[in-house]
Amino acid sequence: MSGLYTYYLLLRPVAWICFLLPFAVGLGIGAGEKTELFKVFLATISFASWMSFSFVVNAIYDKEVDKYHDGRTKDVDLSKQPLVTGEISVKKAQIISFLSLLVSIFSAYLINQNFLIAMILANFIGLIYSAPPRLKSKPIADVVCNAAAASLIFYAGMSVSEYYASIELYLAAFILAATFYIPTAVSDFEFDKLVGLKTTPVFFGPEKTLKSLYIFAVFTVLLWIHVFISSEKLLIKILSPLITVYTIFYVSVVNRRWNGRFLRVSPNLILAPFALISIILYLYIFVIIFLKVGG
Ligand code: GPP
Ligand code: MG
Repeated sequence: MSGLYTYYLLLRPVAWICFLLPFAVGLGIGAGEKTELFKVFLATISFASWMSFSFVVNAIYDKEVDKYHDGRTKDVDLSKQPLVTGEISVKKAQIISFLSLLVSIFSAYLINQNFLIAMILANFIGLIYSAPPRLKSKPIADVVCNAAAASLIFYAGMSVSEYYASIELYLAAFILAATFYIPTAVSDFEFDKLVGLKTTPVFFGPEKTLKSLYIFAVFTVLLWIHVFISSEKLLIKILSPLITVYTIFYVSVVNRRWNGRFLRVSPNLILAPFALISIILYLYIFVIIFLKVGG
C-alpha cells in the first residue's frame, strides 16, 4: 500500500464533503464587498484542518470498533484504516491530530473573532463526538453533534465576510443537517449495534428513527420555505427551493430503500450533489471577489 493512500484512509477527505457543503453555502451567502480572497483561502485551510482533526481523533477512538467493519456504505473500508492495520501508530495519529488542531485554530485566529469562536466550538464538538464523553455513542447526542457542527461551520462560512443572518437560517440549517444525517446513522445500524455503540437508531430502533425522519423533513421543508420568503439574498432564493426539493427526494429514496431489516444507501446520494454544489459555490465566490477587484 502506498504511503499517500495510508494517510487518505486516516484523514478520509472524501467524507469531509458532508461538511464542505454547509461551509461553502455559508461562504457563498456571505460573499460580497467585504470578502477577501486571502481570508477565503485561510478559512478553507481552517476548515480542512478541523476535519482532519475530527477524523483523526475519530480513527483513534474507533480503533477497536473499526476492525469489525464490513466496508459497506462508507467512503472507505474502515477495517483497513491505518490504526487498525498498525501502519500508523496511535502516537503518530495523536501528533497529526494535535497539529491539525493548531493549524485550524491559528488560521481561524487570522480571520476574525467570530470565525475563531466558531472554529474553537467546531473543533470541540469534533473532539467530544469521538473522545470521552464520546457523544457518538449516546442517543440523540450523536445527531445533535453532527447538526450543530454543520450549523457552526455554516455560520463560520458567513462570518468570513462578516455577514450574519437571522436565527431562523441557523435553525433551518440545523434541522436540514439532522434530516440528512439520520439516514446515514440508520445505515450504520447493524454495525453500530454489533460493536455496542448506542447511537440514535440503535437506541430507538431503525424503524422508529426512520419514521421520525418524516417529521424532520416536514420541519426542514417548512423552515426553508420560510427562509425563501423572508430572505432578500439572491443566493438563498436560489438554494432554498433546491434544498426543499432535494430533501423530499432524499427522504423518499431512503424510505424506499428500507427493506424491513436494514438500509443500504450509497454515500454518493449525499456526496455527489454536495461536491458539485460546493464547487459551483467556490466558483461563485471567486467571481464575486474578482468583480469587486475589477469594479
Ligand atoms: C465519523 O464518525 C465522523 C466524524 C469524525 C465527523 C464528526 C465531526 C464532527 C465535528 C461531529 P463515525 O465514527 O460516527 O462514523 P464512521 O463510522 O464513518 O467513522
Ligand atoms: Mg469512526
